[in-house]
Order: sequence, then structure tokens, then C-alpha cells
Amino acid sequence: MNQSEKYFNKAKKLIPGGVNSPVRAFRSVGGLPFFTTKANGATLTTVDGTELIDFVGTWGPAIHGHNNAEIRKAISTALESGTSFGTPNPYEIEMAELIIKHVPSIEKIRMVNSGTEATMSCIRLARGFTGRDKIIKFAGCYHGHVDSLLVKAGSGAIDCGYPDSAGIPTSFANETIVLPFNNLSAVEEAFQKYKDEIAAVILEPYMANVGLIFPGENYLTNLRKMCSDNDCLLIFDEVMTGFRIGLGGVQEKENIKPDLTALGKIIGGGLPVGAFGGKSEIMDRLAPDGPVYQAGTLSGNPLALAAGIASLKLLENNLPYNRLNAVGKKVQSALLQCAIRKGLPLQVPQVGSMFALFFNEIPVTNFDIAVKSKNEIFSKIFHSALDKGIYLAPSPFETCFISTQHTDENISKTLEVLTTAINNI
Ligand code: HOZ
Repeated sequence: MNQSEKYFNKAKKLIPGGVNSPVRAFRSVGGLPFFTTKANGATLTTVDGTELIDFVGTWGPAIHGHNNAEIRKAISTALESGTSFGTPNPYEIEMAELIIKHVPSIEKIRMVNSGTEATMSCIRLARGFTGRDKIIKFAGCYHGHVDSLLVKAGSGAIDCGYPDSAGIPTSFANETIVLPFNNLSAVEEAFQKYKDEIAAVILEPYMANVGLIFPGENYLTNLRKMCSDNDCLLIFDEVMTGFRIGLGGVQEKENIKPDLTALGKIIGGGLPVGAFGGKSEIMDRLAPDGPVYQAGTLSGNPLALAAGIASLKLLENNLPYNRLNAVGKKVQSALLQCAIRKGLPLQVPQVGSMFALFFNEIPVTNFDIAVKSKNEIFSKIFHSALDKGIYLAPSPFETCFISTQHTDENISKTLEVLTTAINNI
């Protein structure tokens, strides 16, 4: 029995399922999760001393790779002055300025501690602002473990077989209208049926918690228009895509301004940070100026914001997006060519440094099609790769991330391993 297995056996006695977040349990791909002792650059080192080229990137934040020297320095400098103040601090201004400068729709921003808090606060604010209760979400979009959004959710909720979590009161779930992604008629019908009742439409504009699924042509533009026509807010959950596919996220790339945006992951530089922001007239409805209450003891924490600011400045200064996109395209094309030669129905959706693998004959445009993918093939490839030192996201319903620290050598090795795994299917 190796060290990881020993730790996992012990963890299972102390922690539900042995993990502090279900996606870490490898339920989609089977087998046992490994324990990590060290993360550096593009690699993780397991408790058994194995070095893995990592494409999970701590589930998104690690765009600069792990243990980045600038981020570490920013945290140590902040640490000299204390760990938490519980008062306003100058980092909060710097972070707000950075986010507002780059994310086109954000005029005011509030910091929280996770993406879940960010989406939760967005929907409360939307409800408080519009005086309406219902929310439209899309099947397979995962917005963290927020009660009213944990209905037909993606990510770990699919791996574990509970896209509709237990523990959500029916009365809450009834306020959530779940629609298929990429289907505008469904949205139109919902607006007709629930006229004047819908506070907001929330979506991941690029769905990144059920593999990776893109909106069809004009889908986002039409959603924007429908929301405006129905006096309902449009909320983009850019926790995964914010600062990942460009400084301004999907909204900049697609030139759509949502009313509210939820952010997380990269803006924390590896420490727990989330944020939500949008138009001033909406954000000003938050307490203490307005009646919508939202708070947090550790919100705007100096260490977390120092890390996040360093992370955003590195992106501003180095603008790594072209190279990351080129690497993403290289991975996509190598895997597709190999699958075509082998006669396997593989799709590799990719944008910038994000990619996913669907073994599916039908183009994956929504949750229902995604979950019919041949996951047994994915699992085989995942395990063959892991055995050879490549750590892909441990589920076909997650997205893989490339970081600035993945060298050409890392990528060549990865492609060699993955193409061999595909050929051996
Ligand atoms: N959004 C992340 C996965 N898709 C969350 C990671 C987690 O649930 O631990």
C-alpha cells in the first residue's frame, strides 16, 4: 500500500468521503485520489514522491503555475503586517481598481471569500434589486454549492450522481427555473410563462463545469437582449473564465455586458478569494448603502488580496494569453488528429488555456448530450496518463487548465502520453 492510500484510508475515517471537496475523490474516473505534499511550477509532487505534470491547476487559480515567486513574495510582505484586520485596508482599493479596469461591465466590486459566495450574493442582489424571486439557470452550469443554484448542477455534483442535491427545500428549488443551454426558445417560453417574476438569468457564458461547452452564435447577445426586454438581470459566472481567457473574460471576448459578474479563482492567486460586481446602480443596493445584506469577517483579507493583486499584475505585465492559446490549440489539434486516425469520436473543446475531452459522436452543446459521452474511455485515458505522470482533471465534467509554467517539453511529453493512451484504447 502506498502512502497516498494510507492517508486516504485514514482521511475517510475523519473526513466525509476522505476529502474536503467531492471532486477530489475521483468518483468519475474510479481509483483512489493521491495526496500532494508540494506544488511547484507546472508540477505536483505526491506523498509517494511522484512528480506529476498538472493540468488541474488547483481547479483554475494557478494560471501562473504553482508557488509563483512574485505571489509568494507579495504574501510574505503582507504577512509582515498581520493576517487580518477586520477594517478597510488599502489592498481592497488596489484590487477593486484592477478588476474595474479590466472587466468591462464592472463599475463597483465587492470582495468575498469564494466563488460560491460570489454567485450567492449576485442572486440575492438581483432579487433585492428587481423585487422578483425566480432565477433562470442552465442545466450543467455549476455556480458553487448555493442552495437555489444546486439544481441540475455540473462539476462534482455530477460525479457523485447528485446534480439535484439533497437538502435543498423544494420551495427554494421551485424558484429556480432550469433550462437547456443553447436553446433560446426555452428561455423565451420561460419569460412568457413567468412574466414579471424572473429576477435574473445566471450562466457560465462558457460552461466549464460539465467539460467545456460554448454558446452558439448570437446566443449570448440574444440572452442579453431578452433580459433587458424583460427587466431582468443577466449574471455571468466568470469564476472559471475571469482573467483566464483574457483580462476581461468572456464578456470582453464576446462583447456582452452582463449586469452582474461573479469572479473567483485567479483573482485570489491561490488563496481563497471571490468577488462580485456590476453596475453601480445595482451594487449600491448592497448594505450599508442599500437594503440587501451581505457581509464577511475575512472579506478583503490582506494576505488573500496581496496574492490576488500579484496574480493580476503578472497577467497585466506579461500578457501570456497568446502563448497559452497557442499551446491550447496545439493540444487540441494533436489529440483530434490522433483520435481521427484511431477512429475514435473525440471532441476537444478549447479556448485559451482551457480544454476538455468528450468521447461523443454528437457535437456537445448542452448538459444532456455531455452526460451521454463515453466516460469509460475518458477514465481509461485519465488513468493511463496518471500512470505516466500526467494529471488531467479527474472527470470528463471538468476543464483542464494550462499554465504559463507548462514548458514546451512538458507539453510534448503530455501529448506523447495522451496520444499513446488514445492509440491503446
Ligand atoms: N469549480 C471547481 C470545479 N469545477 C470547484 C472545485 C471543487 O468543487 O472543489
